[in-house]
Amino acid sequence: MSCRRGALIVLEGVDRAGKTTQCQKLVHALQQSGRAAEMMRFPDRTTKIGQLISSYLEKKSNLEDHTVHLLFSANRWEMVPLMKQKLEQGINLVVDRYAFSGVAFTSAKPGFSLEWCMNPDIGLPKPDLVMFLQLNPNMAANRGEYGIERYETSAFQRTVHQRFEELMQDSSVNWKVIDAARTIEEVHKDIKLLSECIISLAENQPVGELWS
Ligand code: Z5A
Repeated sequence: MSCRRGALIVLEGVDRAGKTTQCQKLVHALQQSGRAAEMMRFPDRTTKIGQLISSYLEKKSNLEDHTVHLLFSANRWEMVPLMKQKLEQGINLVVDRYAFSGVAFTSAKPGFSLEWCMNPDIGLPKPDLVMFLQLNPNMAANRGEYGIERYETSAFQRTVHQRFEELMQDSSVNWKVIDAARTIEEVHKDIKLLSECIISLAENQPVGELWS
C-alpha cells in the first residue's frame, strides 16, 4: 500500500457544544482543499446494534446499564474494519463522539469506574487528535432546551463533564481543548488548523491502538 494514510480526528464535548456542526464544516473544508475526508458518528444508529441503542436513548426501551455500555462499545467495534480500510485508502475520518463519550457517560452513572468503562474500548483505532469542545452549562442552555432523550438533564451533563476532565488528564491521547463559546466560524478556524497539522503528521505513521 503506497498511499499515505488518512488521519483519525475526533470531536468530543458536552451536549450542544457544536460537535456535529463542526464535524460537518471540517469535512467540507478538507474536501474543498482537495483532501479526502468523510464524517462518521457514534452512536451509528443505522446498524442493528445502533438501533437497539437508539431505542434506548429515545426511552422506547430499557437496557441494563452494563449492557448498554457494551452495546455502545460494540457499535464502535463493528465499524473498525471500515474505519481501517478508509484510513488506509488515505481518507481522513472526522468522527462525532467516540470511546471518550462512552466512558464519560457510563461512568457518570453510580457504581461505574473509569477503568471498567474504558476496558471494552481498549485497542480501538487510536485517534490522532481529539478536540474537546469546551462550553459551560450556561452557554449550552442558551443554545436551546435539553431534548427529550435519555441523559439530557443538566445534573447528569455536569457529571459527564467532570468525567471528561478526568479523561483529559491522560497524556497518551492527543487532547486539544477548544473554546466552543465563540462563533461557529471562529471555532471552525481553530479546528481546521489543528486538523491540517495532524493530517501532515499522521500520514507517515501507523494507526495506533487506544489505551493499550
Ligand atoms: N453516548 C453514550 O452514552 N455512550 C457512547 O458511547 C456514545 C454516546 C458514543 C447521543 O448523542 C447520546 O449518546 C449522547 C451521548 C450518548 N447523549 N447525550 N446527551 P448524539 O451524538 O446522537 O446527539 P448529541 O451528542 O446529543 O448532540 P448534541 O451533543 O446535542 O449536539 P452537538 O453535536 O454538540 O451540537 P450541534 O448539533 O452541532 O449544535 C447544537 C445547537 O447549537 C445547534 O442549534 C447549532 O446550530 C448551535 N450551535 C453550534 N455551534 C454554535 C456556536 N458556536 N454558537 C452558537 N450556536 C451554535
